[in-house]
Amino acid sequence: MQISKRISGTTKPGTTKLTKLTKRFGVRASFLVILVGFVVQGFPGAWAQTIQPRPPDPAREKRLEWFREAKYGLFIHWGLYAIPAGQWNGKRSLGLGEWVMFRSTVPVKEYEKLAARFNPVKFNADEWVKLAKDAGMKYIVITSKHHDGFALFKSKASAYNMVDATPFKRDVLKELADACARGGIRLGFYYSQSQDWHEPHGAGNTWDFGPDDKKDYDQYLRGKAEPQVRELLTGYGPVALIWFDTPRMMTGDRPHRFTRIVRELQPNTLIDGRLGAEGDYVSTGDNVIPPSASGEAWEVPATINHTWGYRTDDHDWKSPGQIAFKLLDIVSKGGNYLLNVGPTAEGVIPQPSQDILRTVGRWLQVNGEAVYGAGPTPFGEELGEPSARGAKDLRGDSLIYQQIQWRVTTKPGKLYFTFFDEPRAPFEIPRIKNAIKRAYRLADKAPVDLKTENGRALLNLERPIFDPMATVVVVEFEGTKVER
Ligand code: FHN
Repeated sequence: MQISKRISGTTKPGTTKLTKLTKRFGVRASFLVILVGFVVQGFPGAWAQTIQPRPPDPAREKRLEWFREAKYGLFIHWGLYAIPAGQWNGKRSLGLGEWVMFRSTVPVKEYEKLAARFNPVKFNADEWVKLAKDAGMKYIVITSKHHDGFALFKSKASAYNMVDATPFKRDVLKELADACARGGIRLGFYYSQSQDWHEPHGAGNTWDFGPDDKKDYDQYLRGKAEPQVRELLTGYGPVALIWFDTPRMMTGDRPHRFTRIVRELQPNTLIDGRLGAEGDYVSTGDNVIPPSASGEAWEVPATINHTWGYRTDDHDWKSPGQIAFKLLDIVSKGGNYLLNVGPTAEGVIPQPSQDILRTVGRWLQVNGEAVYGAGPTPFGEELGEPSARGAKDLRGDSLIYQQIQWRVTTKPGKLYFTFFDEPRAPFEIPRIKNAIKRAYRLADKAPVDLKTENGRALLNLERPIFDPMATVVVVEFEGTKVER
Protein backbone atom coordinates (compact mmCIF):
# COMPACT_ATOMS: atom_id res chain seq x y z
CA MET A 1 0.00 0.00 0.00
CA GLN A 2 1.18 3.50 -0.74
CA ILE A 3 1.29 5.70 2.28
CA SER A 4 2.10 9.30 2.95
CA LYS A 5 5.62 10.19 3.96
CA ARG A 6 4.16 12.72 6.34
CA ILE A 7 6.18 11.90 9.44
CA SER A 8 6.98 15.47 10.36
CA GLY A 9 4.87 17.75 8.28
CA THR A 10 6.02 16.58 4.86
CA THR A 11 4.29 14.52 2.23
CA LYS A 12 5.41 12.26 -0.54
CA PRO A 13 3.72 9.16 -1.80
CA GLY A 14 5.72 5.97 -1.74
CA THR A 15 6.52 3.04 0.49
CA THR A 16 8.53 4.40 3.37
CA LYS A 17 10.41 3.75 6.51
CA LEU A 18 7.17 4.21 8.39
CA THR A 19 5.94 0.98 6.89
CA LYS A 20 9.14 -0.78 7.91
CA LEU A 21 9.03 0.64 11.41
CA THR A 22 5.44 -0.42 11.59
CA LYS A 23 6.34 -3.95 10.63
CA ARG A 24 9.21 -4.03 13.07
CA PHE A 25 7.36 -2.69 16.06
CA GLY A 26 3.90 -3.98 15.29
CA VAL A 27 2.01 -0.69 15.27
CA ARG A 28 -0.49 -0.17 12.48
CA ALA A 29 0.28 2.84 10.31
CA SER A 30 -1.57 3.69 7.16
CA PHE A 31 -2.72 6.69 5.26
CA LEU A 32 -6.09 6.23 6.93
CA VAL A 33 -4.56 6.43 10.37
CA ILE A 34 -2.67 9.57 9.47
CA LEU A 35 -5.84 11.10 8.09
CA VAL A 36 -7.78 10.15 11.21
CA GLY A 37 -4.97 11.75 13.20
CA PHE A 38 -5.60 15.09 11.58
CA VAL A 39 -9.34 14.80 12.03
CA VAL A 40 -9.03 13.93 15.71
CA GLN A 41 -6.33 16.43 16.44
CA GLY A 42 -7.17 19.27 14.13
CA PHE A 43 -4.48 21.29 12.49
CA PRO A 44 -1.94 22.86 14.79
CA GLY A 45 -2.05 26.52 15.79
CA ALA A 46 -0.38 29.36 13.99
CA TRP A 47 2.98 29.05 15.68
CA ALA A 48 6.15 29.37 13.66
CA GLN A 49 6.99 26.41 11.45
CA THR A 50 10.36 27.84 10.44
CA ILE A 51 12.43 29.15 13.33
CA GLN A 52 13.54 32.75 12.79
CA PRO A 53 16.87 33.91 14.24
CA ARG A 54 16.66 36.34 17.18
CA PRO A 55 19.15 38.93 18.47
CA PRO A 56 21.63 37.40 20.94
CA ASP A 57 20.70 37.64 24.63
CA PRO A 58 23.35 36.33 27.06
CA ALA A 59 20.94 36.19 30.03
CA ARG A 60 18.50 34.08 28.02
CA GLU A 61 21.33 31.81 26.83
CA LYS A 62 22.35 31.25 30.45
CA ARG A 63 18.78 30.29 31.43
CA LEU A 64 18.64 27.94 28.45
CA GLU A 65 21.81 25.97 29.24
CA TRP A 66 20.04 23.00 30.87
CA PHE A 67 17.31 23.01 28.23
CA ARG A 68 19.75 22.75 25.34
CA GLU A 69 21.45 19.84 27.11
CA ALA A 70 18.21 18.05 28.04
CA LYS A 71 16.60 17.57 24.59
CA TYR A 72 13.84 15.20 25.67
CA GLY A 73 11.03 15.83 28.17
CA LEU A 74 7.80 14.27 29.40
CA PHE A 75 4.58 16.26 28.97
CA ILE A 76 1.69 15.21 31.23
CA HIS A 77 -1.90 16.28 30.52
CA TRP A 78 -3.96 15.35 33.54
CA GLY A 79 -7.12 16.74 35.05
CA LEU A 80 -10.86 16.21 35.50
CA TYR A 81 -11.21 15.34 31.80
CA ALA A 82 -9.54 11.99 32.51
CA ILE A 83 -12.86 10.89 34.06
CA PRO A 84 -15.10 11.26 30.97
CA ALA A 85 -12.08 10.18 28.89
CA GLY A 86 -13.60 11.26 25.57
CA GLN A 87 -17.31 10.61 26.26
CA TRP A 88 -20.09 12.81 27.64
CA ASN A 89 -23.42 11.37 28.78
CA GLY A 90 -22.68 8.13 26.97
CA LYS A 91 -21.91 9.91 23.69
CA ARG A 92 -18.52 10.04 22.04
CA SER A 93 -17.11 13.55 22.28
CA LEU A 94 -14.87 14.08 19.28
CA GLY A 95 -11.51 15.78 19.49
CA LEU A 96 -8.88 15.98 22.17
CA GLY A 97 -9.68 14.34 25.51
CA GLU A 98 -8.97 17.52 27.49
CA TRP A 99 -11.39 19.50 25.27
CA VAL A 100 -14.47 17.45 26.25
CA MET A 101 -16.09 20.34 28.16
CA PHE A 102 -15.80 22.60 25.11
CA ARG A 103 -16.64 20.04 22.44
CA SER A 104 -19.75 18.85 24.27
CA THR A 105 -20.56 22.41 25.53
CA VAL A 106 -20.90 21.13 29.08
CA PRO A 107 -22.24 23.80 31.46
CA VAL A 108 -19.86 24.73 34.29
CA LYS A 109 -22.37 23.52 36.89
CA GLU A 110 -22.37 20.06 35.26
CA TYR A 111 -18.66 19.77 34.57
CA GLU A 112 -17.74 20.93 38.09
CA LYS A 113 -19.38 17.81 39.49
CA LEU A 114 -16.46 15.78 38.15
CA ALA A 115 -14.30 17.18 40.94
CA ALA A 116 -16.32 15.27 43.56
CA ARG A 117 -15.47 12.06 41.64
CA PHE A 118 -11.78 12.72 41.09
CA ASN A 119 -10.06 10.26 43.39
CA PRO A 120 -6.89 8.98 41.68
CA VAL A 121 -5.98 6.42 44.30
CA LYS A 122 -3.27 4.85 42.14
CA PHE A 123 -1.38 8.13 41.70
CA ASN A 124 2.24 7.70 42.72
CA ALA A 125 4.54 10.61 41.92
CA ASP A 126 7.70 8.52 42.30
CA GLU A 127 6.44 6.05 39.69
CA TRP A 128 5.83 8.86 37.20
CA VAL A 129 9.29 10.25 37.83
CA LYS A 130 10.80 6.79 37.46
CA LEU A 131 9.06 6.36 34.11
CA ALA A 132 10.43 9.68 32.85
CA LYS A 133 13.92 8.65 33.93
CA ASP A 134 13.65 5.16 32.47
CA ALA A 135 12.51 6.81 29.24
CA GLY A 136 15.69 8.91 29.16
CA MET A 137 13.72 12.12 29.63
CA LYS A 138 15.36 14.98 31.46
CA TYR A 139 12.39 17.15 32.43
CA ILE A 140 8.69 16.90 33.15
CA VAL A 141 6.01 19.47 32.31
CA ILE A 142 2.55 18.91 33.85
CA THR A 143 -0.75 20.72 33.32
CA SER A 144 -1.13 22.71 36.55
CA LYS A 145 -4.34 24.17 35.10
CA HIS A 146 -5.69 23.41 31.64
CA HIS A 147 -8.44 25.26 29.75
CA ASP A 148 -11.17 23.73 31.94
CA GLY A 149 -9.90 25.92 34.80
CA PHE A 150 -9.33 23.13 37.33
CA ALA A 151 -6.02 23.42 39.23
CA LEU A 152 -4.07 20.32 40.20
CA PHE A 153 -2.60 22.22 43.17
CA LYS A 154 -3.79 23.89 46.38
CA SER A 155 -4.72 27.43 45.45
CA LYS A 156 -5.89 30.37 47.51
CA ALA A 157 -6.95 32.11 44.30
CA SER A 158 -9.59 29.49 43.40
CA ALA A 159 -11.19 26.70 45.43
CA TYR A 160 -11.66 24.78 42.17
CA ASN A 161 -8.56 22.74 42.86
CA MET A 162 -7.34 19.26 43.72
CA VAL A 163 -7.06 19.83 47.46
CA ASP A 164 -10.25 21.81 48.12
CA ALA A 165 -12.66 20.28 45.61
CA THR A 166 -11.85 16.56 45.38
CA PRO A 167 -12.08 13.62 47.79
CA PHE A 168 -8.39 12.97 47.12
CA LYS A 169 -7.41 16.23 48.89
CA ARG A 170 -3.73 15.81 48.02
CA ASP A 171 -1.63 18.47 46.30
CA VAL A 172 -0.37 16.30 43.46
CA LEU A 173 1.97 19.00 42.18
CA LYS A 174 3.64 19.19 45.56
CA GLU A 175 4.07 15.42 45.56
CA LEU A 176 5.43 15.51 42.03
CA ALA A 177 7.79 18.39 42.85
CA ASP A 178 9.16 16.44 45.82
CA ALA A 179 9.52 13.26 43.74
CA CYS A 180 11.32 15.21 41.01
CA ALA A 181 13.70 16.70 43.57
CA ARG A 182 14.39 13.19 44.94
CA GLY A 183 14.84 11.78 41.43
CA GLY A 184 17.01 14.66 40.18
CA ILE A 185 14.73 15.64 37.31
CA ARG A 186 13.48 19.13 36.46
CA LEU A 187 9.81 20.06 36.73
CA GLY A 188 7.89 22.70 34.80
CA PHE A 189 4.23 23.73 34.85
CA TYR A 190 1.84 24.09 31.94
CA TYR A 191 -0.58 26.94 32.72
CA SER A 192 -3.49 27.97 30.49
CA GLN A 193 -3.29 31.72 30.98
CA SER A 194 -6.04 32.80 28.59
CA GLN A 195 -8.62 30.08 28.25
CA ASP A 196 -10.44 29.28 31.47
CA TRP A 197 -13.86 27.79 30.79
CA HIS A 198 -14.75 27.77 34.47
CA GLU A 199 -14.51 31.54 34.97
CA PRO A 200 -17.10 34.08 33.76
CA HIS A 201 -14.30 36.37 32.53
CA GLY A 202 -11.81 33.78 31.26
CA ALA A 203 -11.55 33.18 27.51
CA GLY A 204 -13.34 30.36 25.72
CA ASN A 205 -16.60 29.55 27.51
CA THR A 206 -19.22 31.29 25.40
CA TRP A 207 -22.02 28.78 26.13
CA ASP A 208 -22.24 29.77 29.82
CA PHE A 209 -20.84 33.28 29.77
CA GLY A 210 -21.40 34.80 26.33
CA PRO A 211 -18.92 36.20 23.83
CA ASP A 212 -15.32 36.74 24.88
CA ASP A 213 -15.27 40.35 23.69
CA LYS A 214 -17.88 41.27 26.31
CA LYS A 215 -15.80 39.89 29.18
CA ASP A 216 -13.75 41.77 31.75
CA TYR A 217 -10.70 39.75 30.92
CA ASP A 218 -8.36 41.62 33.28
CA GLN A 219 -10.63 40.75 36.17
CA TYR A 220 -9.95 37.07 35.47
CA LEU A 221 -6.23 37.64 34.91
CA ARG A 222 -5.73 39.63 38.11
CA GLY A 223 -8.13 37.54 40.19
CA LYS A 224 -7.01 34.05 39.19
CA ALA A 225 -4.36 33.55 36.53
CA GLU A 226 -1.70 35.92 37.84
CA PRO A 227 -2.09 34.87 41.51
CA GLN A 228 -1.99 31.20 40.53
CA VAL A 229 1.22 31.65 38.54
CA ARG A 230 2.65 33.34 41.64
CA GLU A 231 1.57 30.35 43.74
CA LEU A 232 3.28 27.94 41.35
CA LEU A 233 6.49 29.92 41.56
CA THR A 234 6.52 30.15 45.35
CA GLY A 235 5.27 26.83 46.70
CA TYR A 236 7.00 24.16 44.61
CA GLY A 237 10.76 24.76 44.72
CA PRO A 238 12.72 25.61 41.58
CA VAL A 239 10.43 25.65 38.56
CA ALA A 240 12.22 24.72 35.34
CA LEU A 241 9.71 26.42 33.06
CA ILE A 242 6.22 27.78 32.74
CA TRP A 243 4.45 26.47 29.65
CA PHE A 244 1.80 29.03 28.70
CA ASP A 245 -0.63 28.09 25.93
CA THR A 246 -3.17 29.47 23.41
CA PRO A 247 -2.45 33.20 23.90
CA ARG A 248 -5.91 34.60 23.22
CA MET A 249 -6.57 38.23 24.13
CA MET A 250 -2.96 38.58 25.27
CA THR A 251 -2.72 42.18 24.11
CA GLY A 252 -0.96 45.25 25.49
CA ASP A 253 0.69 44.75 28.86
CA ARG A 254 -1.07 41.45 29.64
CA PRO A 255 1.63 38.96 28.63
CA HIS A 256 4.35 41.19 30.08
CA ARG A 257 2.67 41.08 33.48
CA PHE A 258 3.25 37.30 33.47
CA THR A 259 6.85 37.74 32.35
CA ARG A 260 7.44 40.16 35.23
CA ILE A 261 5.96 37.72 37.77
CA VAL A 262 8.19 34.90 36.49
CA ARG A 263 11.35 37.02 36.41
CA GLU A 264 10.66 38.52 39.85
CA LEU A 265 9.98 35.22 41.61
CA GLN A 266 12.29 32.79 39.79
CA PRO A 267 14.66 34.52 37.38
CA ASN A 268 15.99 31.20 36.06
CA THR A 269 12.58 29.82 35.09
CA LEU A 270 12.12 29.53 31.34
CA ILE A 271 9.04 30.84 29.53
CA ASP A 272 7.86 28.86 26.52
CA GLY A 273 6.82 30.36 23.19
CA ARG A 274 3.05 30.59 23.70
CA LEU A 275 2.67 33.39 26.21
CA GLY A 276 1.78 36.07 23.72
CA ALA A 277 5.08 37.91 24.20
CA GLU A 278 8.54 36.66 23.34
CA GLY A 279 9.48 33.67 25.45
CA ASP A 280 12.88 32.11 26.09
CA TYR A 281 12.44 29.59 23.31
CA VAL A 282 10.20 28.93 20.34
CA SER A 283 7.31 26.49 20.65
CA THR A 284 6.33 24.95 17.33
CA GLY A 285 2.76 23.92 16.52
CA ASP A 286 1.57 20.69 18.11
CA ASN A 287 3.40 17.76 16.51
CA VAL A 288 5.03 20.10 14.01
CA ILE A 289 8.71 19.45 13.36
CA PRO A 290 10.27 22.23 11.29
CA PRO A 291 11.84 21.20 7.98
CA SER A 292 15.31 22.62 8.67
CA ALA A 293 17.84 23.16 11.46
CA SER A 294 18.08 26.29 13.60
CA GLY A 295 20.52 27.60 16.19
CA GLU A 296 17.62 29.06 18.20
CA ALA A 297 16.27 27.06 21.13
CA TRP A 298 12.94 25.44 20.24
CA GLU A 299 10.65 22.64 21.33
CA VAL A 300 8.00 20.44 19.72
CA PRO A 301 5.07 19.47 21.97
CA ALA A 302 3.90 16.10 20.70
CA THR A 303 1.38 13.35 21.31
CA ILE A 304 2.24 9.67 21.61
CA ASN A 305 -1.19 8.73 20.19
CA HIS A 306 -3.56 11.52 18.99
CA THR A 307 -4.88 13.06 22.19
CA TRP A 308 -3.18 14.84 25.10
CA GLY A 309 -5.68 14.13 27.88
CA TYR A 310 -6.67 10.46 28.30
CA ARG A 311 -9.31 9.01 25.96
CA THR A 312 -10.42 5.40 26.26
CA ASP A 313 -10.77 5.08 22.47
CA ASP A 314 -7.38 6.28 21.24
CA HIS A 315 -5.07 3.29 20.86
CA ASP A 316 -3.13 4.48 17.85
CA TRP A 317 0.26 4.68 19.51
CA LYS A 318 3.40 5.75 17.72
CA SER A 319 5.95 2.96 17.71
CA PRO A 320 9.29 3.18 19.56
CA GLY A 321 10.99 3.33 16.15
CA GLN A 322 8.89 6.32 15.14
CA ILE A 323 9.58 8.08 18.44
CA ALA A 324 13.33 7.43 18.13
CA PHE A 325 13.29 8.81 14.58
CA LYS A 326 11.40 11.94 15.64
CA LEU A 327 13.77 12.49 18.57
CA LEU A 328 16.84 12.28 16.35
CA ASP A 329 15.17 14.36 13.64
CA ILE A 330 14.38 17.09 16.19
CA VAL A 331 17.80 17.04 17.88
CA SER A 332 19.54 17.12 14.49
CA LYS A 333 17.60 20.32 13.79
CA GLY A 334 18.56 21.88 17.14
CA GLY A 335 15.29 21.32 19.01
CA ASN A 336 13.76 19.58 22.04
CA TYR A 337 11.06 16.91 22.04
CA LEU A 338 8.33 17.22 24.69
CA LEU A 339 6.39 13.99 24.40
CA ASN A 340 3.04 13.62 26.10
CA VAL A 341 1.26 11.02 28.21
CA GLY A 342 -2.33 11.26 29.46
CA PRO A 343 -2.83 9.43 32.78
CA THR A 344 -6.19 7.84 33.62
CA ALA A 345 -8.60 9.11 36.27
CA GLU A 346 -7.03 6.62 38.67
CA GLY A 347 -3.63 8.20 38.16
CA VAL A 348 -2.10 5.52 35.96
CA ILE A 349 -0.07 6.29 32.85
CA PRO A 350 -1.46 3.94 30.17
CA GLN A 351 0.65 0.78 29.87
CA PRO A 352 1.25 1.12 26.09
CA SER A 353 2.70 4.62 26.67
CA GLN A 354 4.94 3.24 29.38
CA ASP A 355 6.15 0.36 27.23
CA ILE A 356 6.90 2.58 24.24
CA LEU A 357 8.74 5.15 26.34
CA ARG A 358 10.80 2.51 28.12
CA THR A 359 11.79 0.86 24.84
CA VAL A 360 13.14 4.17 23.55
CA GLY A 361 14.75 4.72 26.96
CA ARG A 362 16.70 1.47 26.67
CA TRP A 363 18.00 2.61 23.28
CA LEU A 364 18.99 5.97 24.80
CA GLN A 365 20.88 4.28 27.63
CA VAL A 366 23.27 2.97 25.00
CA ASN A 367 23.10 5.75 22.42
CA GLY A 368 22.25 8.86 24.47
CA GLU A 369 25.61 10.47 23.73
CA ALA A 370 24.24 11.23 20.25
CA VAL A 371 21.30 13.10 21.78
CA TYR A 372 21.95 14.88 25.10
CA GLY A 373 23.77 18.16 24.61
CA ALA A 374 24.31 17.37 20.93
CA GLY A 375 24.33 20.14 18.33
CA PRO A 376 22.48 20.23 15.00
CA THR A 377 23.53 18.86 11.65
CA PRO A 378 26.27 20.71 9.80
CA PHE A 379 24.82 19.34 6.52
CA GLY A 380 21.09 19.45 5.79
CA GLU A 381 20.86 17.49 2.56
CA GLU A 382 19.87 14.38 4.54
CA LEU A 383 16.66 16.09 5.75
CA GLY A 384 14.97 16.22 2.36
CA GLU A 385 14.29 18.71 -0.35
CA PRO A 386 11.51 21.18 -1.12
CA SER A 387 9.01 20.30 -3.80
CA ALA A 388 10.52 21.24 -7.15
CA ARG A 389 7.12 22.56 -8.24
CA GLY A 390 6.82 24.83 -5.21
CA ALA A 391 3.90 22.82 -3.77
CA LYS A 392 2.56 24.00 -0.42
CA ASP A 393 0.82 22.15 2.41
CA LEU A 394 -2.49 23.16 3.98
CA ARG A 395 -0.74 25.66 6.23
CA GLY A 396 0.86 27.34 3.23
CA ASP A 397 4.36 26.06 4.07
CA SER A 398 6.53 24.61 1.32
CA LEU A 399 6.20 20.87 1.04
CA ILE A 400 9.41 19.10 1.87
CA TYR A 401 10.06 15.64 0.51
CA GLN A 402 11.52 14.25 3.66
CA GLN A 403 14.38 11.78 3.69
CA ILE A 404 14.36 9.43 6.64
CA GLN A 405 17.35 7.15 6.19
CA TRP A 406 19.74 8.92 8.56
CA ARG A 407 20.25 11.96 10.78
CA VAL A 408 23.41 13.49 12.18
CA THR A 409 24.14 15.31 15.43
CA THR A 410 27.40 16.85 16.59
CA LYS A 411 29.77 17.43 19.48
CA PRO A 412 33.24 19.00 19.32
CA GLY A 413 35.36 16.79 17.04
CA LYS A 414 32.57 14.23 16.54
CA LEU A 415 29.74 13.52 14.15
CA TYR A 416 27.05 11.06 15.25
CA PHE A 417 25.42 9.42 12.22
CA THR A 418 22.20 7.68 13.25
CA PHE A 419 21.00 5.19 10.63
CA PHE A 420 17.37 4.12 10.66
CA ASP A 421 17.86 1.83 7.74
CA GLU A 422 20.70 0.01 6.07
CA PRO A 423 22.58 2.73 4.24
CA ARG A 424 23.84 2.31 0.73
CA ALA A 425 27.09 0.36 0.77
CA PRO A 426 29.39 2.14 1.01
CA PHE A 427 27.83 5.17 2.68
CA GLU A 428 29.47 8.42 1.59
CA ILE A 429 30.05 10.93 4.39
CA PRO A 430 29.10 14.39 3.09
CA ARG A 431 32.26 16.29 2.16
CA ILE A 432 34.05 18.13 4.97
CA LYS A 433 37.44 19.86 4.93
CA ASN A 434 38.51 18.36 8.27
CA ALA A 435 40.58 15.17 8.18
CA ILE A 436 38.61 12.16 9.39
CA LYS A 437 40.36 10.17 12.09
CA ARG A 438 38.22 7.11 12.78
CA ALA A 439 34.73 5.68 12.88
CA TYR A 440 33.10 3.31 15.36
CA ARG A 441 29.69 2.13 16.51
CA LEU A 442 28.50 4.03 19.56
CA ALA A 443 26.77 1.01 21.12
CA ASP A 444 29.79 -1.28 21.42
CA LYS A 445 32.69 0.89 20.17
CA ALA A 446 33.36 -1.64 17.39
CA PRO A 447 35.39 0.02 14.61
CA VAL A 448 33.54 0.70 11.39
CA ASP A 449 35.40 0.19 8.14
CA LEU A 450 36.36 3.61 6.80
CA LYS A 451 38.20 4.37 3.57
CA THR A 452 38.90 7.35 1.35
CA GLU A 453 38.53 7.21 -2.43
CA ASN A 454 39.15 10.24 -4.65
CA GLY A 455 38.69 12.52 -1.65
CA ARG A 456 35.40 10.84 -0.67
CA ALA A 457 35.16 9.33 2.82
CA LEU A 458 33.23 6.06 2.75
CA LEU A 459 31.77 3.95 5.57
CA ASN A 460 31.05 0.27 5.18
CA LEU A 461 28.41 -0.93 7.60
CA GLU A 462 27.61 -4.56 8.13
CA ARG A 463 24.29 -6.05 6.99
CA PRO A 464 21.84 -6.61 8.44
CA ILE A 465 22.14 -3.34 10.31
CA PHE A 466 23.39 -3.76 13.89
CA ASP A 467 20.36 -2.31 15.77
CA PRO A 468 17.09 -2.43 13.85
CA MET A 469 15.71 0.56 15.79
CA ALA A 470 18.65 2.81 14.94
CA THR A 471 22.41 2.38 14.76
CA VAL A 472 24.75 5.22 15.66
CA VAL A 473 28.18 5.51 14.05
CA VAL A 474 30.57 8.06 15.54
CA VAL A 475 32.95 9.73 13.10
CA GLU A 476 35.83 11.58 14.73
CA PHE A 477 37.51 14.40 12.83
CA GLU A 478 40.42 16.85 13.29
CA GLY A 479 39.45 20.09 15.02
CA THR A 480 36.29 20.82 16.92
CA LYS A 481 33.92 22.19 14.27
CA VAL A 482 33.06 20.83 10.86
CA GLU A 483 34.48 22.94 8.01
CA ARG A 484 32.76 22.55 4.69
O1 FHN B 1 -5.55 23.46 23.35
C1 FHN B 1 -4.33 22.94 23.77
C2 FHN B 1 -4.33 21.43 23.80
O2 FHN B 1 -5.34 20.98 24.62
C3 FHN B 1 -2.98 20.94 24.31
O3 FHN B 1 -2.75 21.38 25.63
C4 FHN B 1 -1.88 21.46 23.41
C5 FHN B 1 -0.49 21.07 23.81
O4 FHN B 1 0.44 21.74 23.02
N1 FHN B 1 -1.94 22.93 23.38
C6 FHN B 1 -3.21 23.50 22.93
C7 FHN B 1 -3.38 23.42 21.46
O5 FHN B 1 -2.26 23.78 20.78
